[in-house]
Amino acid sequence: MQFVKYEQRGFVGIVTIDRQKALNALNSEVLGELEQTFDSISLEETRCVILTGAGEKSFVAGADIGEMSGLSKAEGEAFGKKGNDVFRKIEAFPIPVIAAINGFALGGGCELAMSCDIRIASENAVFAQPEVSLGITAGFGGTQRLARIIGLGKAKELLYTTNKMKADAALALGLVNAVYPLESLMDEAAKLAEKIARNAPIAVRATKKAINDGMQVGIDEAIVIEEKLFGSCFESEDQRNAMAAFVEKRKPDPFVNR
Ligand code: DAK
Repeated sequence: MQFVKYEQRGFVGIVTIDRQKALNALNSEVLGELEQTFDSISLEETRCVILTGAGEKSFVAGADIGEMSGLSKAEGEAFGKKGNDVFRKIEAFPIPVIAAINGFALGGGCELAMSCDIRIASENAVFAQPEVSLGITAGFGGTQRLARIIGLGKAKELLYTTNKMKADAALALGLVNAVYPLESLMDEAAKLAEKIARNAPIAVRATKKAINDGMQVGIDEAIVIEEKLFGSCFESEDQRNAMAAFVEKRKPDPFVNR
């Protein structure tokens, strides 16, 4: 692949968007490679994914403005669908995805981060949704996910004004979970991913699905979703072993994903 690199480190997969000459902006090729990369991740071998940008300046500086500049209405819609399909794939990916935001997260970059489960950022990260200053709406889920994460009022302010926000402000709003010096961002992301990967994979996957699916429906339906996913964890080797270990007052064996 030209623009998206993949590295497997134990149970953790690291996906890096590497198009540094355009600050990792998302053109059609990047979106296509991102989709292929996620499609090829083995769920047998991988329990958590980290998504980051190459270099020290930018996570993703948005959708590619050059590519978008001449699009027709139909092409614009098709481009939006391509991005939305990939972002939705990441959001619904069976295992957790951590965005390690190492600089600019603008427009489609902020939207990409929002499709991940957990966001952590470097101190130099900058967030914004600049789309209305370019004559378009946010098109990769920004009008939908930002309000769900930080609340309606602040999301509307950011989307209408295009104001830039530094990492500490993003932290205060809950857009990111933690902020670290740039040089330690990937180590912190790896620590978080490894901690998740040490837990029972079937249970982690069921938890992600329960939260994601439950957030889309009313509480009565959501509780039923949880019940079914809770039930689905029983009779697994990992559930049997972990509970037996507790009852027998011993340390559980490492989880085997069965
Ligand atoms: N697209 C294409 N190229 C970009 C880019 C982008 N988003 N961002 C940066 N680059 C390129 C620059 O053109 C420059 O290329 P060269 O001139 O060297 O060839 C190179 O990256 C380095 O950028 P700068 O020289 O500008 O670097 P600075 O440090 O001076 O400034 C900056 C960094 C991030 C502040 C600045 O580059 C900037 O403002 N970039 C644009 C950020 C932006 O507005 N991003 C949001 C894009 S809009 C939709 C689908 C999708 C979307 C919307 C609708 N539907 C179809 C409905 C999504 C929209 C967006 O994401």
